[in-house]
Amino acid sequence: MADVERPLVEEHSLDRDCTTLSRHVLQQLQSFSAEAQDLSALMNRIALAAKLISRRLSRAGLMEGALGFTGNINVQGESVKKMDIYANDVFISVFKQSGLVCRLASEEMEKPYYIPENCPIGRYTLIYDPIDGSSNIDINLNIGSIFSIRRQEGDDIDGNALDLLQDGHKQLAAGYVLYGPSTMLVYSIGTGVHSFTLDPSLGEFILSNENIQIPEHGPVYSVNEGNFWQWDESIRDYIRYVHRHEGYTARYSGALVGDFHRILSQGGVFLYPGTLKKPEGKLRLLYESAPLAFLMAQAGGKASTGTQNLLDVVPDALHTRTPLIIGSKEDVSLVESFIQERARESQEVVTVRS
Ligand code: AHM
Ligand code: MG
Repeated sequence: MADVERPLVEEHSLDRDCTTLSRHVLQQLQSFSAEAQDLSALMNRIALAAKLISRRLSRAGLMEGALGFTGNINVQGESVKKMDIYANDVFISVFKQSGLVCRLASEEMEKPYYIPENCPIGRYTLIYDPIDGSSNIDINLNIGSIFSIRRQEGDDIDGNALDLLQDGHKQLAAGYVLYGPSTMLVYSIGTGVHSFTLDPSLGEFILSNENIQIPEHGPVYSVNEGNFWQWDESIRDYIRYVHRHEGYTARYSGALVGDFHRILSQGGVFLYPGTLKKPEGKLRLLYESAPLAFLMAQAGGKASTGTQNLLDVVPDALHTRTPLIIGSKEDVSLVESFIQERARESQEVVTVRS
């Protein structure tokens, strides 16, 4: 068949009604209030940071000094990669010029970073994990950024940001960027969960899926089974259950954003339970678990510590960790039921002994 008769794929894509991220945020807000305009501007800044990080990642293997470790250890006791620092600084420099936030708090900084020139007007705080899944950076596998926006309460005169130590319901917006074969941005401002794909030629995030809803149940369980003997017996009970029943399949990439994205799209459950070495697990509440729990609730799913709704947890410090069980309602409830069962058994043993 002659080429002229076959329509080009590009021509089809131009026929689509392309909704950009900034237009979408404004449509969701349906208001021109000061807060609506702020949220729209905040999302645009996050998108800009995502594009800068995505651009660097796409070339990192070709550049001198972009990959590898810095030689430093962060506040979490983890070795810092050069991309962690680059991405952390990108968010700072993008928000420095915004006038929107007075402080930023991230996985890579022990204390919040203050922007004094913004503080008289900046009413929000950006909390973020600049590169999530750092162990994947140097091997060119998927990684992500996670973000959460909270309203600043009070003046934070002493610089301790104590107003950030509140539950996850206080989040105004949350989301993540997935740097995979394409770069995606998924966000919620409390009106559903929406995903966008970066069109590198346009430099725009274009709407891919609106009002994403997670299935009530899914086949995937996503957990680092290398920790099997480090877990509580109740988690081992759950894993034995999925091993013995048909219809389950394991997927684990070592990067929470990617694993979460799969679960959000296809259903199932992601777990990072406590271990003997880390009884609260590995994941940090304010910039990893709580933003994803916010999205999951908006998508009709569930997030739990095993014994408590994740969104109800109040951290006692900026870098507090919590166990995380997140995904389809039925699958999260099933994990919780194993935890409750073991708790009941040990309660009975205590009662019999006393
Ligand atoms: P990071 O933010 O320092 O990369 O750590 C968080 C990551 C998550 O993305 C991932 O789910 C988890 O750590 C993997 O940990 P492990 O290697 O213990 O399974
Ligand atoms: Mg992380």
